Amino acid sequence: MTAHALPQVALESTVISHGLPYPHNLALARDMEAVVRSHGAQPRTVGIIAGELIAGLDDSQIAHLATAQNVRKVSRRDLPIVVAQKLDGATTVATTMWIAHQAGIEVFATGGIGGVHRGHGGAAGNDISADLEELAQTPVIVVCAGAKAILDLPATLEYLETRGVTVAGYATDEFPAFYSRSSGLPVDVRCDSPAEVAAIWRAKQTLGLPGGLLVTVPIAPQDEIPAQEIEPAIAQAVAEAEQRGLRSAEVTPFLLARIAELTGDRSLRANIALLKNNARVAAEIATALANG
Ligand code: PSU
Ligand code: MN
Repeated sequence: MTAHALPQVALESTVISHGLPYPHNLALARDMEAVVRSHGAQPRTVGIIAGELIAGLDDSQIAHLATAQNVRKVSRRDLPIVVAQKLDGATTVATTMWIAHQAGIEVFATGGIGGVHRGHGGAAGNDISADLEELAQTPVIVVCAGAKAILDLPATLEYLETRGVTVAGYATDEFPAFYSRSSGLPVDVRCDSPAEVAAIWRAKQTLGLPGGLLVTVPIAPQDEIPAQEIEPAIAQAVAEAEQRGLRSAEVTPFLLARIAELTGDRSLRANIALLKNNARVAAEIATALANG
């Protein structure tokens, strides 16, 4: 019997500390773990406590990240700082991938990946999420609902192509736009089952290609917010972030919170629904890999 008797699924913690408000964040973190377990896999929520990188936070550690005020959002560049200074930290997609890989975990469920921000190269500066570079170099399957329409989705897909990241659509031909099922942008391949995802992953390993695989799952029809309904809130939030001169790591949390306010929490409900859905799909993919 190995240490990993069950298929393993990593979960991130920035969505807990910075992505959702309390108490929804704590409930969601526990619910995602429960969904993974109920689909026969072992959840491993990733985070940093007093400078220690942990792949498998316990419930009190998760509660701490959900409630403490001084938790740092940790991207790759921040890892040496939080370790040296023994700080608490929440991991983004980039750092969750890296820590999951060190721990031997191949599958990771999140909500949306970071990407190329709107206005890139213009007034908003050069904001490209470290998540994209991590996907290019760290071998983990990232299950998400696409990227939020707060981002420049065509530019995000172009960047992934440049860096050699395969983008699969899970039962869809289109790249999902987080709150909305469709973006009008094509994925590289459609997969209709966990086994199809597993086959692509194995082919990538056999070829010796570095980096991850992005599996994009559309939000369920009953949970989605149509693009034309969410777009005014996104446009307003993006404009306010620019007016405030927000930069770097503070941009994404501000946009998420502002859109939730502007939509009267409809975006919050959609976000929670898609996160749980992604946890289910990730558990099924991890199971297919373990059975292969
Ligand atoms: N997208 C969401 N919710 C989130 C995030 C992204 O819908 O909570 C978080 C993830 O942890 C992601 C990070 O890795 O934001 C990206 O931040 P940045 O754009 O600063 O790289
Ligand atoms: Mn950024």
